Amino acid sequence: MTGAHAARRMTVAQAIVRFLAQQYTEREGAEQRFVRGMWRIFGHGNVAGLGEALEEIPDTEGLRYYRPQNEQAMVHVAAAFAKHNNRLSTFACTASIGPGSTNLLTGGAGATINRLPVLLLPSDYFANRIPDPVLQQLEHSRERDASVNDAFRPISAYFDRISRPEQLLGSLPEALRVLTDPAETGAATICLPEDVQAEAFDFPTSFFEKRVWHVRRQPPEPEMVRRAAELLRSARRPLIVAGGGAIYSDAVAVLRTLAERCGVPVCETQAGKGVLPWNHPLNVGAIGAAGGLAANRLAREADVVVAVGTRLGDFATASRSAFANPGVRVIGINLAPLDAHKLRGLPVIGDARRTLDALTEALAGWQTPGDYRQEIARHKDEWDRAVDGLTEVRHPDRLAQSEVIGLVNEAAGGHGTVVCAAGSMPGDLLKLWRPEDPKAYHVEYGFSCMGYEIPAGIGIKLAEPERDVFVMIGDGSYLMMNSEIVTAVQEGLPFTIVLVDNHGFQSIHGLQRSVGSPSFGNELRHRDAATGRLSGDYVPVDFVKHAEAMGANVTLAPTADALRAALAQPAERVKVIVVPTEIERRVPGFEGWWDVPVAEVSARDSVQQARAAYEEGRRAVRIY
Ligand SMILES: Cc1ncc(C[n+]2csc(CCOP(=O)(O)OP(=O)(O)O)c2C)c(N)n1
Ligand SMILES: [Mg+2]
Repeated sequence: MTGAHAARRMTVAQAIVRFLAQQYTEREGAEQRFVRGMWRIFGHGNVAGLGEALEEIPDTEGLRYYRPQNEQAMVHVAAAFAKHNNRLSTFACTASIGPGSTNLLTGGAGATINRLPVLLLPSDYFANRIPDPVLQQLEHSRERDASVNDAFRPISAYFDRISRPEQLLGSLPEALRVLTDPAETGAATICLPEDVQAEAFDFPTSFFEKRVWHVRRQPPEPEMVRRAAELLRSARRPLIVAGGGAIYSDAVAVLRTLAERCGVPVCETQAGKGVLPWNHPLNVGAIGAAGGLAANRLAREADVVVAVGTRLGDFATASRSAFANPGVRVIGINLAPLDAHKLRGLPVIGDARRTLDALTEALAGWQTPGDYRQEIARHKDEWDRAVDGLTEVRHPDRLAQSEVIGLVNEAAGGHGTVVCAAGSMPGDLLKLWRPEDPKAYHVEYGFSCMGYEIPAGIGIKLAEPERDVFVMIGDGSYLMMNSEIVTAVQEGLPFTIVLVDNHGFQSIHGLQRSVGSPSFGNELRHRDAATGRLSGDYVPVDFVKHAEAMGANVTLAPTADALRAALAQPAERVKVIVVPTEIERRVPGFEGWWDVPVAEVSARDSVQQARAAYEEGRRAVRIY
């Protein structure tokens, strides 16, 4: 860059840091910095590149940095932060070449699947190829330019590899465009060869001027709104299914208005839970495989289903068995055409808030029949009482998981945020937790990634420090990824982690037996010398000592009283409460179904029976 353009000579890494620091998003006039900082673990791949840049550029002109313990975790932090901020801001994550970078993959896939923006900057092999193979470089005998980072292609919403400094001029703005586009967002990956990071270039100074990315609110086509309204006006038993998009687009108030004016019940997916307060008369709770009675019964007979901002994953649709009315029609309100067309929906492509606004107007004067509204109230009342029954403490000295959830919810109230991702708790929380605002429920269930929980607690605390955060984690997830407790201590982030210890992967253990198999390899048991199987005694793990060693404030709470007392203690730093639970007092299913194929041939009676039940269940699956 010469001639009339003012330029500044800096390295690729320095340019990235200075560029990212100037990116903002704007919606309804409210502006915020988009990239709030950079999470990084250094190695030879990035310490002299991005590491040097982050150190040299003061926070005021660059990015605050964070130092986690595991690269996967840092992506979870960024995704949870973005989710809590309705995708209007996020973090960047840099990792060294090789294993540091591949550790980002799992978190990145989770972000893309959940439609959450995260910027990934994995390091890569030398662009000049001279020292090949550099430490940690993959070599193929015939594909000279193959890299482990190619594994980012399918999991990324945007992918690039920078082999010359000037490529940044096009690549970074494109990455930002994708990240800030609500229909396209996910993980944006820019691979940075180790040598290129340190290379200098005369970057035009205009590249580093403040940029504000307007987050679009695409209006729907009026014709499609008209058709949707016409369909709804013909409905007698309509049902709204609210997903995460309804919350991200801030459509909560208009959704409520539409529901109230027209008398349409609203049910929730994992990402949509909290869109209406649990006790709103038209909130009929969660739908689907892990849903509750009210929503599942209303879904079965619904004639028009309005899917708002949802991916319609198998859990939400009960593996496509939820809507059993032969004439059911689906209206898909979504910015992403992929989602709007699902279940052969009438696609109303547009921002959820704008679309619901337009739809409310088009439905003026229309209401569901009075007997339907009475039925909704009856179902809701019955379901609320069922939840009361499940969370009420009946065995104070040997708590069931549902009772633990009830007690934690009591302490958290309607506005403390509960966090979870995998195991048996997401399904139980979906049914039992009672949020009173849309940010009080944060369960990652698009990827259901064990290990998301504790990093997510960090992300939410960074997004909203005043918010009380309750991370609920199983012993299995905890053993898989617990080390970010150290990061929470380092950053002085106080939140509560409730570790439910049931000796292993009990969700899968339950599923295993439901498909007819005997108990096999899910519980945490010693190897039995006689059988050679992992069927001996439980392997004892002292979670109290373990979490204490990382600097957490830890309590063992084997009873209801102990749990109440531990929850009541103010959290000055990260606090872990270890709760052993009664395994077999499980929360039952409520007329949901989940497609998990059972062996078609087996010598076992129990498998054959499970197969017969499976085939019966499959009969309810609808082909749209
Ligand atoms: C990273 C990852 N690996 C495997 C799974 C499959 N999986 C789902 S739940 C689960 C067990 C979780 O155990 P725990 O956290 O103790 O919860 P519990 O099932 O006992 O409620 C496993 C292995 C997953 N969701 N994520
Ligand atoms: Mg467990």
